[in-house]
Amino acid sequence: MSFDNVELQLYTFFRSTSTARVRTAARLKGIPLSFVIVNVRKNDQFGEEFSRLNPNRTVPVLTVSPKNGGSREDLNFSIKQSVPILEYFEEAFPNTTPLLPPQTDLRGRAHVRDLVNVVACDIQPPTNRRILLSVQDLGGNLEAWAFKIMGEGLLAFEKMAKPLAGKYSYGDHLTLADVVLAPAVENAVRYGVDLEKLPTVKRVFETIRELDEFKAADWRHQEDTPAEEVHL
Ligand SMILES: N[C@@H](CCC(=O)N[C@@H](CS)C(=O)NCC(=O)O)C(=O)O
Repeated sequence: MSFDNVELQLYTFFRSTSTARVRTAARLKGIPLSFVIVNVRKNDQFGEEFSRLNPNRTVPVLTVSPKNGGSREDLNFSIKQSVPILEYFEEAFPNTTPLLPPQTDLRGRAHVRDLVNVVACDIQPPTNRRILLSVQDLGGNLEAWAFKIMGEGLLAFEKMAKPLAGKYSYGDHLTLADVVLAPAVENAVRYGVDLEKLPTVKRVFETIRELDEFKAADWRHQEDTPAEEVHL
């Protein structure tokens, strides 16, 4: 498939780490997206229309539709989870920069997926906004909870990545592991996680955060980023 056949629309929020993964992969692969802003802080995700699109009421959502108003059903659907969106990009646009190691390196593919899932399954879900607010409602300390889960999760990433890391999380090629890592580190630093204790994560993060594609996709550079927050 090529981009000539489909329109891709991403429901996004500037501060969403899950959405930043998709924005970054799209930049690295040269996949054109248009954006629909869902203001998670204003609870737009719980609105009727968005809840119909994604019953899970989270961003990102990617809608795929045929260009020029065609009606092919296989080109008319939505994906409601960030990792399936990343995998869709790999499968639908095989001629773009790959973000998984090649089929000849099954060990590497499994390893990258392990790293992706440390972030996507073990760090992000228990620190999602609605969970943090529930922790607070139950009398817990939101900041301490986020600090603990992000710190422990990134320590696991560190230990797993270290033996096979190169310039990036896996060797010297950018992969989905880097794509999910960058926004997770940005967030962890906000909650006080000390990168000095995570030397591989720190080194890789300091390299990838300077790449144009990562910068363009980060929370500072989105159309819905409030100007007053950028210096924070
Ligand atoms: N597993 C989902 C997680 C999505 C998710 O939790 N998104 C957050 C923003 S990063 C969200 O929309 N939160 C809204 C809320 O907590 O109500 C994915 O990877 O897409």
